[in-house]
Amino acid sequence: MIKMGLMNRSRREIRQLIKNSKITICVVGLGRVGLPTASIFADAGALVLGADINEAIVNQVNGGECPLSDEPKLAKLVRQNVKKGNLKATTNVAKAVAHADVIVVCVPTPVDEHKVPNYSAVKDACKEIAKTLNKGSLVILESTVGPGTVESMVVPLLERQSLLRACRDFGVASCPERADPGRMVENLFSVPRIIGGIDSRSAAVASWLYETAFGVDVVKVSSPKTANAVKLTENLFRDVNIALANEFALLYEKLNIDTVEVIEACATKYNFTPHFPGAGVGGPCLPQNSYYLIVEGIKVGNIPYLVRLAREINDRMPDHVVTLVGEALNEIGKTVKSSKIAVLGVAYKPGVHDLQLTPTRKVVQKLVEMGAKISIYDPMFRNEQVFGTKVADTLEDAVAGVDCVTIVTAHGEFRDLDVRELSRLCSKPAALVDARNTVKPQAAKKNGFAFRGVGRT
Ligand code: SAJ
Repeated sequence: MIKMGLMNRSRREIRQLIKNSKITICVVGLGRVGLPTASIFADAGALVLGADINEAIVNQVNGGECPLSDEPKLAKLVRQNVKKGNLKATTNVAKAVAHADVIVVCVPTPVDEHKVPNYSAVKDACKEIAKTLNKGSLVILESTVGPGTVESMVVPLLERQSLLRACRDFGVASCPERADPGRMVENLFSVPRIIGGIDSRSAAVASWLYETAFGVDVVKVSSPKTANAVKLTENLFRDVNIALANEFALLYEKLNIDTVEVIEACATKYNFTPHFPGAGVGGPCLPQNSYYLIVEGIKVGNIPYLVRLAREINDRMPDHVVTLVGEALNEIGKTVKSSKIAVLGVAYKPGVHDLQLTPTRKVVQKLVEMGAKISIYDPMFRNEQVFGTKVADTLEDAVAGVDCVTIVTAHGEFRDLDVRELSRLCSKPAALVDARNTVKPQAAKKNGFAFRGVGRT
């Protein structure tokens, strides 16, 4: 804990305080964002107290272990900094905050079944933080929230219980996380950070912390509201463009035009950002972020219709995959009901051990409801129980004797698939449905498959 607080320190002093382990940072939430953030602050020299409600995670971290198996370089960062004594974990947020100069909040902000953002984890964190918040400290929110939530919810919660005044007694800033699951450490050291403070002091101190510890550029914007608008704008831009690619795919299939061929040709133009059709949009970010903005829009009577429609289009894609499976099986005189179907890929995207809102859940659910017998293979989930099925140990085990193979996640292993060998392993004849532009349609057909692909001919 820095005497006289952090907020009146200069850039140079803050750099020194971090390097000389004279600054204590509490990171609330040790998940995919919080644990890499805590580990990197510790690696830069800060004394970091991670706080998480999950005791198993706390114990793993205190034992120098990394709960995430799919984040390169993270395990080493955790192990080294726990050993060095710079990184500790606890389940007691208030206790951790009592010694902290900086509190970084990295808790999840999911939407509920009615697509209403659930900020309860942020609220609970703020209430705990306020119990022991010190004068002269800085609270940074990395969790994704709707624009204005920091100003209208977080600041009042911090002031109410602490009896301190924001700006006068403590600083608040938003620094929305912008890293790619599966590449968190790499991105945290390279992607510029967006920072908006409730006052210039909060923004300045937050910027110096991230510049020093992560070595990244910082883009300071005018407020936390603006910083959260930036985060949502970049993610919703992506979700809408994926929906547009999916909409092209649904039309071009009917027009017998190959959507991937079209998009790859478009990508030769300097101002075209390629997005590709697929089985749908999963993950903790894109499927939920739109609703933070829609809810704010409803409050002011301006609903972002395109954003909402994009969500509907993307959420319909798993149903389209099931339709393609039915068509491909019908082509060889079979039906979903009586078929054995191998589903390749359950992770929401390649290379991650993560099922959050994965489109595969709906694909499997619907195929089972239609009477199919399902086998599953995913290299990130070998031998694990997923969607009520034990994931096969090998791809070969999953596809042996099946009537249809459905690729739903574009793991690297599926990109190099030997369709000739695959055809030999399946029943004769068999269907192949590629929902992620993973195999070449001509190669599949040449090897005897009844082939369908999202947006493919
Ligand atoms: N997807 C498509 N078509 C595409 C691209 C993605 O269907 O052309 C699907 C993926 O299969 C996946 C979903 O969309 O199911 C999301 O894909 P993603 O690559 O956006 O992966 P995320 O959800 O891990 O995105 C995160 C986001 N980062 C943050 O929110 C901080 C996103 O903004 C980033 O663009 C992405 O990482 C990244 O690539 O960095």
